[in-house]
Amino acid sequence: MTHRSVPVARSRRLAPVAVAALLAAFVVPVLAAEPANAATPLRTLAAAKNKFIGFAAATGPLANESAYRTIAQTEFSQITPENAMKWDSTEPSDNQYNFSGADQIVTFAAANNQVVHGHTLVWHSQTPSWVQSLSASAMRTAMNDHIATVVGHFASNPVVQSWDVVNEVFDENGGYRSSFWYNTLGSGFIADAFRAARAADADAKLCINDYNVEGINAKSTAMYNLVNTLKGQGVPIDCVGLQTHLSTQYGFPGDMQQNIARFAALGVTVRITELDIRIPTPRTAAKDATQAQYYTNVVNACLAVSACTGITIWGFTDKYSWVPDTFPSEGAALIYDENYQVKPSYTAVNTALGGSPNNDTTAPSAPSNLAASGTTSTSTTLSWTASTDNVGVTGYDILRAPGTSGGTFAVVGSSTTTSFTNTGLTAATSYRYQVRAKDAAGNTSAVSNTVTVTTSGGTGDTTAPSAPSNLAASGTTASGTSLSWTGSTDNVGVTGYDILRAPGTSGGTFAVVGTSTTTSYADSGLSAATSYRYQVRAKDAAGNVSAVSNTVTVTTLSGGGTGGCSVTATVQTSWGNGYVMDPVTVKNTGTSSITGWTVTFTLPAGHTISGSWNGTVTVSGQNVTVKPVGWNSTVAPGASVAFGFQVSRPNGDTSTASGFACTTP
Ligand code: 9MR
Repeated sequence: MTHRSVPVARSRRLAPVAVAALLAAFVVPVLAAEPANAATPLRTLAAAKNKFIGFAAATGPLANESAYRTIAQTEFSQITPENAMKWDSTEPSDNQYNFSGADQIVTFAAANNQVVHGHTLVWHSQTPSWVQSLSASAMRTAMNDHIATVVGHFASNPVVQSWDVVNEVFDENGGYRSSFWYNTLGSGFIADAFRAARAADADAKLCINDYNVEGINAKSTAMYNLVNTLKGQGVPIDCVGLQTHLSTQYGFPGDMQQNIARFAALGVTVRITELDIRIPTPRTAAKDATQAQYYTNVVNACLAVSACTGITIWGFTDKYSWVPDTFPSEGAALIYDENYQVKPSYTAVNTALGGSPNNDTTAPSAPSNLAASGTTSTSTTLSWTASTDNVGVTGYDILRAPGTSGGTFAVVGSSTTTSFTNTGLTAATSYRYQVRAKDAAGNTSAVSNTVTVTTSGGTGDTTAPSAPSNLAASGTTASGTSLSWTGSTDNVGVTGYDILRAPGTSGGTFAVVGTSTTTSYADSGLSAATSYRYQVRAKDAAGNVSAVSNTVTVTTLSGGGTGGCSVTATVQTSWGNGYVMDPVTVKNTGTSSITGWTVTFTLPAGHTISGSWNGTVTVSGQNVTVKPVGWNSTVAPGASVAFGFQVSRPNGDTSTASGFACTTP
C-alpha cells in the first residue's frame, strides 16, 4: 500500500440519544456517592492547589463496577484512558476506526466534570503489525492520517485537552529507541507527529512522554535536549510527561523537583502521567509506609513547581494494575487495595495535597445571605454566600419548612454550588428555606439565615393589589417618623409594601426607601427640620404592584441633640381685620430639659400684634421674638408649653404670621 486516503472524522459526534444513554449509565450524583473514607476528595484538594489529580481508566470496571466508578468520579478531576486511545484500539485495521472505549471514557469524564488526557498517538508498542511493516512514505502517511483522525475525533470536545503525541522514543542511554518508527522514518517522525497533532486540534496541549525520566539522568537529559531543539525549531510541543513508574527497591529520584524545574524553564509544562510505586509483594506495614513516603515525595515535587500541572496515577486500585503482570514479584503499587479500601498511600497523597484525612472534626462556617429570586407559582431559586471549611466544603443541604412560621425544616435537596432551584411548589403558598454546608468528613455547619418565599397564584396572575389607604405618620422626631396604613387586598395575597419618599412638600421624585411585610414602617436617618412626603404601594407574589396610597407630608423636628425645640403655630380664629394664633406650641425635642426658649416669626406688612399671653413679645419691624414669661421657661424632654397672640391686619387681608422657628439658649 503506497497511498491511504482517510476521511478525517472531525465532525463525527455522538448522537444526542447516545449521549443521554451514556450519561444515564455513568453519572453518579456527587452527593449520593459517599467516598470510601471520610477525607476531603483528592480532586477538591488538588483544585485548591491549582493542579489536576487523575487516574488511568480501564473501560471494563468503568462500565461494570459501581465501586470503581464512585471513586473515579469522587476523587479525580482528570482521566487518561489506560488503553482505549492507543492505536490498536482506535485503528486496529487500516482506516477502520473504533472509538467505543475512548468515547465511553470521555463521556464519563464529561458527566463528572473531569478532563481527559489522550494517550497515546505514536508509540512502538500496541501498534498493529500492519503499521510496522509499511514503507517509509506509507508509514508517514499512516501516522499523519491516524493523528488527524484520532485527534480530530475529539478536537471540538472541550473535555479532551491534551495528548501524548509520542511515547517512549528514547533508550536508557539517551539515544533514540530502535523502534520501527525510528528505524523507518528517522527521528523526524517526532516533529512530524507534533505538527500533525497541532493541525488536527489547534488548542490541545501536546506532550512527549517517557519513563525513567523522573530524575536527572542520561535519558531525561536527552529528552530535555530534544524539547529544547524542537521548541527552537518552532515545533508545537507544549508539555513533558514523566511517567513515574517507580519501585521502592530502586530508591526515590531525589532530584525530581529540579528535573521538573529544568523542563519548566524551557517553557513547557510538566505532567506526572503514569504514577505508580510498586513494592515487593506481599504488602507489609513497613513497605506501605515506604510507598506512602514515595507518593508524598512525588506530590511535593509537583506542588513545588507551578509548571507541573498535575498528577495522573496509573489506575487507583490494586485490583487493576499492569504491575503484577509485568513484574511477577512486585505489585500493590496503587493507593487503594483490591477491595477499594484506602491504603496509607492514599492518606499520603491526600495529606500532601493539604487534606487532613480521617480526623477532621471542624464544621464549615454557616452559609449566609440566603436569598430567593425568580419565584413563580411552582418554583423559586435560592442563592447564598459560600461557607468556608478547613478542608473544603463538599456541598450544601437545602432545608424547607411549610408556611411563614411553625412546622419543621426538612432537607429537600442538595447543591454543590451556591444556588439551588426548588421546583414542584404549590401556587400561592409560603415556604421558609435555610441551607447548611457539609464537608467530606460529614461535618455539618449551622444553618443560614431563613428566607420566606410565597409562590405566585398560578401562571398568568396579572391582578394588582388594591392601593393601600389611610397612610398616616406619627411619632415624628428630628430624625425619623413612623408610617402606618390600611392594608391592601389581592386575589393571591399581598407579599409586602414598598415605601416611597419624595423630598420637600412638593416637587421632586418619589423613590423606594424601604419595604415592609406589615402595615407599618419606621423611616429613620432623616434630617432635622426637613419636610418629606411619603406614599406606599402593595406587591403580590407574581410581581404585580398596586397604585400608590394617599400622600402624607412629614416635617421633622428641629434640633435633635440635647435641648432642641420645635414650634407649631395654629390659627385659632380669624375675622376681616384680625386673627388669633393659639396655641403656639413649643416642644422640647431634645433629650434633656431646656431652660429658656426663643420663638421668632414674621408678620406680613401692615400686621400688628394687639395682644399676647404666656409669652414675652418683642417686635422689631415685622420681626417678632417671643420668650417665656417665667413659669413656662423650663420644658422637660418631649414636653410642650404654649403661648398665643392676637393680630390686627388690613381689612380684606387674609394672610397670617409665618416663618415660625424655635431655638434654645
Ligand atoms: O497499563 C497498560 C497496560 O494495561 C497495557 O497492557 C500495557 C501495554 O503495553 O500498557 C500499559 O500502560 C503503559 C502505558 O501505556 C505507557 N507507559 C507504560 C505503561 C505501563 O506499561
